[in-house]
Amino acid sequence: MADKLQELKAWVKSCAELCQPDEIVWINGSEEQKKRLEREAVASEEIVALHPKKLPGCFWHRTAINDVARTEHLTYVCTRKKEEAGPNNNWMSPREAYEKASEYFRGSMKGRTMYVIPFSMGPVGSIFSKVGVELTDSRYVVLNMLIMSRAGDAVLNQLKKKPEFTKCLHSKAELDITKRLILHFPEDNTIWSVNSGYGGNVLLGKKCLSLRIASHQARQEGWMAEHMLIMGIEEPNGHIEYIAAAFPSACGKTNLAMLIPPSGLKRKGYRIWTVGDDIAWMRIDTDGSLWAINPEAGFFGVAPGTNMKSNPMMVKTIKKNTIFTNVLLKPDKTVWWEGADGPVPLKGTDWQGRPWQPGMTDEQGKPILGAHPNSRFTAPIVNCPTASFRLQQHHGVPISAIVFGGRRAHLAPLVYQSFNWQHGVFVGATMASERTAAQVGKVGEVRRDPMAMLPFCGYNMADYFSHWLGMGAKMTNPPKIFHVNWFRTDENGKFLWPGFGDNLRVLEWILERCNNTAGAVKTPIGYIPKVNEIDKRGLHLPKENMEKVFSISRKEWREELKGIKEFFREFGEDLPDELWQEYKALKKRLGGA
Ligand code: OXD
Ligand code: MN
Repeated sequence: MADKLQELKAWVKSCAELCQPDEIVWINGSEEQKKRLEREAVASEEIVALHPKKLPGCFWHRTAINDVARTEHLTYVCTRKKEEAGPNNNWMSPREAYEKASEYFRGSMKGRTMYVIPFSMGPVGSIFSKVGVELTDSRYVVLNMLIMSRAGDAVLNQLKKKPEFTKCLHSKAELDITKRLILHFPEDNTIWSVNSGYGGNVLLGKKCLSLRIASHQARQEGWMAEHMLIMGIEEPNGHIEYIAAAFPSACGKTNLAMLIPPSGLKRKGYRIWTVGDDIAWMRIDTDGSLWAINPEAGFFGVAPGTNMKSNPMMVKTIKKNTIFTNVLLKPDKTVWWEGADGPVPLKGTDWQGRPWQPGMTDEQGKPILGAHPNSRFTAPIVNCPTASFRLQQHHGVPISAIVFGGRRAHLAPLVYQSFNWQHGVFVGATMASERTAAQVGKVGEVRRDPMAMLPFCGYNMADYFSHWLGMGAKMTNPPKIFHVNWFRTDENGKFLWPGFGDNLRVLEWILERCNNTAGAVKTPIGYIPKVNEIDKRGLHLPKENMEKVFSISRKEWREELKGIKEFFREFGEDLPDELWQEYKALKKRLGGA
């Protein structure tokens, strides 16, 4: 019988010839192999074992100082035609990209082991799922992939049934930022990443496969790969409705996915179920509705700011079997970050490996942080007390509502509903956030991030918008589309809405709209709740805050139209006409000059 893994083995061999590792180890997914790798990684000082009782099965890792975040300017989509990649991606021709990166990969694994990680994004064998195989010279990557995906022999068996997989090659090489490249070849179902050790660049199942490559496949195969959390809201009668929500980075997606009902709503007996915090793969089922899975098996979340108030469920999730990257290591072998619970430690080892004490400042007098602002934890979803019991189900969950959100100090009300799918696509396509003081650049500057996919859409975004429009047309029971803004401020810059658990009050209205049990007021931008339709019991918010958080300024919206027009123009002729129609309709509804 022909070897069903022939293609895989031939590819592993050719990559080994290029990278020249000393040995090749296949990851089988066993506990025993994982433990061995952990021991080896501790011995080689790639990771530090944390306190066995306080943080069992947990490790601390530091990346290189210049390798702490995704490097979008070194990330490319390599299609034969440049137009395929669109104005939203950096582009390089496949030939140039392979040639250039081959030089960096050549001999890069000498003296190291090449690990072969067969992994499945989504439950092994589900019709939603995609298989990848990552080759890497980093044990840290292996240990992270074992948390973030389903990896090992079960996936090889699946590959024997269906020999299709994304070829993912990674080498940390010299970790040289001047030779760093994150390359996507959607036409070859291939990803190459070299000279980085940071999660978003090297855990190739995540952003690279599950968003950039998958979005390309989804368009061809008629489904959707989105940068969305998925959560279930259970009523006391046991009925659960699911929503999928897209927010740009730093808008609290992870916190929302595991929200705790506020005390005022507790009497209603809601329970929240977390399906995913970052990525949703969605397909139309035979019932004409959209069904979703989270392709990941873990969370790769931002540590700073995670505490019992912002996200108590995550605090519980990261108590075991978690890898902490670039946080502060305390002398008792536990970890800390800015915005963690409890007192600030008196000393520790900072994310750069230096001795640290509170109050230290740099040459410019700026505080030296113990943890990098983008320090992370990698934790299994099964650790999460609110993890959905449907996570392992091959069929996923039915989506009632799609929610888009941005960080807007002005303009966007707390919540509004689009008039229909096409208008909803316009709302998603014009999503934006205002720059905060925490980011480099001009405060208040509006940054467009359609569907929160700008850095992750693996093809021309104009075609992506067409794909969204086409998906809506194929559904008999499409989800309703909403926009939320938890970040509206008053004239003094103070938040008008408390956020966190209280956001459930908004989700409640959203679900009532989906079930036709709540009224709404029609405004030029969409439907907003009628007065008193947001349950305010236990909220104690000044009346004027509620008015302000729902106010819609025609003047500001007319200004917004200018930004939208400018943004749409970047896509030239490719932009679907439907979006210009929506633009004109909004302009007309807003009236005035
Ligand atoms: C992430 C991101 O890490 O969106 O999830 O940057
Ligand atoms: Mn993300």
